Amino acid sequence: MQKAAISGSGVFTPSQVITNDELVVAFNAYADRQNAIHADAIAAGTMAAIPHSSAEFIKSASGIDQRHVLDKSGVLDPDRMYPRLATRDDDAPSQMAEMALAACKDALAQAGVAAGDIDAVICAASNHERAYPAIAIEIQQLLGTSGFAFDMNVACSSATFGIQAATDMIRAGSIRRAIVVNPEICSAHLEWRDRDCHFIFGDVCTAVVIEASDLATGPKFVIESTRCATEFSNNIRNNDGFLRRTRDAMDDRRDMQFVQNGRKVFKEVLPMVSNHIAAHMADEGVGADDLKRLWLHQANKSMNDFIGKKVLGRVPDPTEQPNILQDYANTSSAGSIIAFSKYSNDLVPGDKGLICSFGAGYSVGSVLLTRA
Ligand code: CO8
Repeated sequence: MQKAAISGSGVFTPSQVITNDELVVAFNAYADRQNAIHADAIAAGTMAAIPHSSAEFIKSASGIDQRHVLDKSGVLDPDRMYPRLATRDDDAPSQMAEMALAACKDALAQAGVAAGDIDAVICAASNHERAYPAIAIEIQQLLGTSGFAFDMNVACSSATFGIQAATDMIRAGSIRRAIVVNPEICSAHLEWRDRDCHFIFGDVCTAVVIEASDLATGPKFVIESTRCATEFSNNIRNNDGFLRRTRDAMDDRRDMQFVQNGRKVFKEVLPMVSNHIAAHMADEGVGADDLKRLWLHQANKSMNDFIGKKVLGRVPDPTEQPNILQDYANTSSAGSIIAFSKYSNDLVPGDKGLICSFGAGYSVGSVLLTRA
């Protein structure tokens, strides 16, 4: 069977950064204003005061120092607390397509592939800014790729599931080359007014070029195998959607943004991911000592430390399991691909590595690679 290979990757990083300190100042100003507005109810005991957030808590609970966002002014405005992204005309590039173009161009340049030689564009992300036409088809037009394009969403596992879809099409012979692109505008579906989660996410876009292995003549990562798994859970959920206007009084409901039970997610996803990776490696005859690198989903440093230790049977050194979440926070499906893109060039032919995503669904996806 034809093997597929990743021959290029790209990362578009928004220029605006919010540090933990800046985030906490804005959140605490918002909390103070709300508490002043509701002072009587709080004094009467009919309403709880909103407690302050703390940069120390954020760092120790998550490992995050800062996040990149498309618009920090709206997020840090205590009277607003969400990004300000201007409405665009229908004939201007959409927000997601614009980010995608930047990441795709870098990935294509690294692969040495012309856009016209791409047969499929998969725009795989946790949310899409419109229902239709597919963002992927707009990206196809803006890039000038051939063939077809479609959107898909498996939350934090969108990228790895997209890689599996593209790889399977190459294996089956229906396409020769694909680009999988992950524009994640997490700032727009994060509830910045909730201290339990306001620090978790950032914005970014990643892309990978996947080719039939014999077409990729430069440095590449051969995709040995992929594995995807899902298991339904309400512990990470967002109830926004196209039925919103058909239902009464949904406009400012908390569940119109990201909601999670972080403790439960932590407890339930860790064994699911560790077992998934262990089974994938065992089926491929790959032992812990054969693995040079783990590019894990970037949600929480303690989670990654735990998974790395479980998979390798020892504490991985930082070069074996690179984290980028201190700089980017959780960027949903893009996190493991940022880690791959930034920390893979030093591997030498024959070295093996594994990309693994996990998140809402629950969903977990792993991609086993060999440097060639
Ligand atoms: N400042 C100060 N104190 C705080 C804060 C804060 N900001 N937040 C919470 N606290 C307090 C709590 O109130 C609590 O106090 P008490 O003990 O008095 O009740 C205490 O700190 C401890 O709180 P937690 O139990 O919540 O803290 P944890 O140690 O569990 O850490 C985490 C919270 C970091 C959220 C942790 O649980 C975690 O990382 N869990 C895993 C989460 C995860 O991986 N989720 C994946 C979601 S991503 C995904 O699937 C993609 C979805 C689509 C993208 C969405 C884009 C927006």
